[in-house]
Amino acid sequence: MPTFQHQLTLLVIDDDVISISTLSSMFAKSFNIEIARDGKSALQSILLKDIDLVLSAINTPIISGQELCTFVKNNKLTAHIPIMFFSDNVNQDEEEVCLSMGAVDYIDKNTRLGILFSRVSNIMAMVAQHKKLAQVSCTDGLTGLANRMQLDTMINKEWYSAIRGSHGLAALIIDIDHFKLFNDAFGHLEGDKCLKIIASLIAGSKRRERDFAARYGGEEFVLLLPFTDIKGAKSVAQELIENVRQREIPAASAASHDFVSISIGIAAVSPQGKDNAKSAMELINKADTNLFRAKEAGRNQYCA
Ligand code: GH3
Ligand code: MG
Ligand code: MG
Ligand code: MG
Repeated sequence: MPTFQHQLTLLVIDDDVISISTLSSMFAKSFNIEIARDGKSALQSILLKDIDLVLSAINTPIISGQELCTFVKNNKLTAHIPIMFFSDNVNQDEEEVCLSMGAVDYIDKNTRLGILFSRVSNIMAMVAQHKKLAQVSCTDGLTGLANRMQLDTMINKEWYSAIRGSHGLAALIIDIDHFKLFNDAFGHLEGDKCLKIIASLIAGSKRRERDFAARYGGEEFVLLLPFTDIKGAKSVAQELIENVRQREIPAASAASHDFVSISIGIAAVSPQGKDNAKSAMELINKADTNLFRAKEAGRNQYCA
């Protein structure tokens, strides 16, 4: 029997109380179980909760299993969720329709429980693998922060959200000062350790749940702060600059500072702003220009 690293959630949908209690007690040993007695409350669970696999009867009240399947498969946010059907009147016409709608499986409701259990477990094993790959593909291997790919998606999303929802969005580009000298003096392994420490300080500077930190490239990071104006961004930047200095990571002797420092470029869009960035890319470019100014002005500081 496969074992799972993540706790996965199975949604069981049936109006038959006995069947639902049999299924949920069997699966509860391996998965989180959500239960719905009709298609409408099932849909609510799917939209609001993190459902990994749906196991549904065909004839569910209010919204039928097949209607539910059509909705789930046509919605960008839910299309990836696998749906398995069980039927108390198995026939190939129904099977063909269910599979062609995108269901992963169609089984006899009266099938032996052990077989049902294995079928569900095997699909869950694939879901777990898929989740793990998805996680790896958007994470930076060295620092554990979001990687560039996830940043690109997120910054566009947050820029649109800020423009549409008329709220602020600040972007900080953070760059380690004289990092080439650091590597030259102490070697790349020490350089990597330094990157990890700074990444953890950046992650620690998030104040809200939606604040987002990513590794932008080599020794550059981006912090996205939705609902934050320039003033708020400056305060986050100042605190981060001080936190990095206070870690007292010795700098290369050729560098102008005794301890490792960072420079930060800030840009923001605001509801009242007259010269708001016209795109996410323009926002990043503005922050990058300000980073260059911070470097020119002597490093270990921010510019906005
Ligand atoms: P500045 O203050 O102007 O930013 O100078 P700098 O030396 O930090 O800038 P530069 O862009 O010249 O050098 C960046 C260095 O970062 C060069 C590169 O070897 C190093 N670097 C990039 N990625 C990694 C990494 O993953 N590990 C280590 N150890 N070093 C890295
Ligand atoms: Mg029924
Ligand atoms: Mg750089
Ligand atoms: Mg640098």
